[in-house]
Amino acid sequence: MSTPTHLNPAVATKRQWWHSSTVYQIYPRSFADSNGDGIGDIPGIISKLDYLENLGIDVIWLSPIYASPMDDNGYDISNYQDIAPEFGTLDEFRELLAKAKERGIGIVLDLVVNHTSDDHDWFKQAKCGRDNPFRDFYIWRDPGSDGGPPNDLQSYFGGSAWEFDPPSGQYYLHLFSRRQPDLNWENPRVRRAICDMMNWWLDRGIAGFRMDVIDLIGKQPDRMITADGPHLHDYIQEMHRETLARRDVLTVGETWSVTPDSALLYSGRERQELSMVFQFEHVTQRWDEVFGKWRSKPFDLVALKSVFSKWQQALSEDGWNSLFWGNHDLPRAVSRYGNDGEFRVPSAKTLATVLHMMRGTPYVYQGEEIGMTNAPFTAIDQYKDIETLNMHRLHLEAGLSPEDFITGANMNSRDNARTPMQWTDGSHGGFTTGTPWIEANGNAGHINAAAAVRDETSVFHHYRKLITLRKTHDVIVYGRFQSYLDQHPEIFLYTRTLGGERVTVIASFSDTPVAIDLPAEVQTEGEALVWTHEPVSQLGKEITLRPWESISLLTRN
Ligand code: TEU
Ligand code: CA
Repeated sequence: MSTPTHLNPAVATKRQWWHSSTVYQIYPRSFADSNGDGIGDIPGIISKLDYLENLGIDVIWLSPIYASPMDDNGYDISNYQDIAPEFGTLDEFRELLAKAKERGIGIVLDLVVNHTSDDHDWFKQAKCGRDNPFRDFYIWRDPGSDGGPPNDLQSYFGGSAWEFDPPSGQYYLHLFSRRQPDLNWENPRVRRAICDMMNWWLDRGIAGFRMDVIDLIGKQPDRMITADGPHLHDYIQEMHRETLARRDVLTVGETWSVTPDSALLYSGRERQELSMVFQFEHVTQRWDEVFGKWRSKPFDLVALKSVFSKWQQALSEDGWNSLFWGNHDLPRAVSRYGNDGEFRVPSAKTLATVLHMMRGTPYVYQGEEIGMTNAPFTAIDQYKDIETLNMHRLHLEAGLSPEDFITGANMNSRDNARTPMQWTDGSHGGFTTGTPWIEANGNAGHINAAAAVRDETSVFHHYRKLITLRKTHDVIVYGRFQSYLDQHPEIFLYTRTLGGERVTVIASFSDTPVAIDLPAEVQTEGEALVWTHEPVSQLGKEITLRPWESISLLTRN
């Protein structure tokens, strides 16, 4: 009889429930519409809990559901303690929380506290004048010496980050849209109000928070500092003390600026900050130095592997990784990193395998588990995202051709991830009985959840298997990561080792067969764990992988 894995003496890291959990991200607007108004909603999510339970996920990360004028689809919050009417009511949220809990699923909310909506009461007050008690909740500055903005800080959505407020003669800061004024974290009353709000939700039994652009809250705009301000970690530690301490929740910070060193500040076990952060190096690595994601570089597996290896090594003793290919801001994984045509199914499975077999907590973005693909939009008016529409205007003004812009948007626009979840082969993929707020992808006829659940060989069942394996195999959760064939442009090969157990993962990222010589260390015999084409339990000196084939096997010694 083997030792029960929860007693495995080789596990050095203190166990946390979220180490072996898989998180599923829901973008409510595009998930499931219950009432035919074309907008996904909370009752829609409730109706899909059985599907999620079947998939086996432990946690739902809900993109914002709060009251909002929806300038940025809810990332512009006008009331943190209320639900947007198009999504539902607080009672319906309570019902979702309870019904998810019955299925062993926790709900993580999106904490968007770098900024509010300009419709938030705090901002409406702040705009009343320089001596309003809420003025200092936001960041106001006098005009620069030329009468223009105080400095050249740019908004992530394009244009100046400063907006003039004629009545008071001052500018306010907005690192995102002008309808998303930045909160002033230097003000202790702001920090107090945010902590109170967080406790209000935590007391209702949520499982944690995903923290939107949390690396920006320590900004010092006068010194042109946005990310990683000098008091950033003080603020997060204070937040931890005031809200998270003594609660067993999952927290994940969205940190585009994070490095392996600063990841240890956020997620180190003695730091009292966050469970983990999202790092984006595998994403930005393919962005152009000048035009960013609107002109991307060709796929480079060697570079991609080196990013993953670096992060696996960096957080192997302390800290914790989050693992993801996509989210609501990023293109569809299979379109971006795989082959969404002929090899859609094996490439979606292989991407899942290489990600889920690494050390860290995996995140699945809605639709990824059925291999949904990018939106094939051809005209700018099919796009709805504020970032895409702003950038379209600015880039065309700067001389980019409309065709080139659409090519870039097809590849990288945030709307690729926001087309409706494809449930059936019916109209609009079964997302709504009405007209969806954004067009559904035309391929729901063959890419949909109903078909995937029926077919044991589908991408869905592959994800299901990976999610289960993480719960039953400590080596997948805690094993040491070692990569091989680092310079191979088409093969991703690594092992995970814990005590006497080792998992070997071999994956092809090629559209044609690839023959390789295996390093002596991985020539072994074992139990096939998960595979794209057929189980392999023996590895000799040579192996030929079919297009996008991957295998993984478990060896015990
Ligand atoms: O995203 C942060 C962010 O920096 C993104 O705007 C990013 O630059 C872009 O999407 C890259 O494609 C977070 C949220 O995830 C995003 O949806 C919000 O729009 C943004 O913050 C503002 O809250
Ligand atoms: Ca609806």
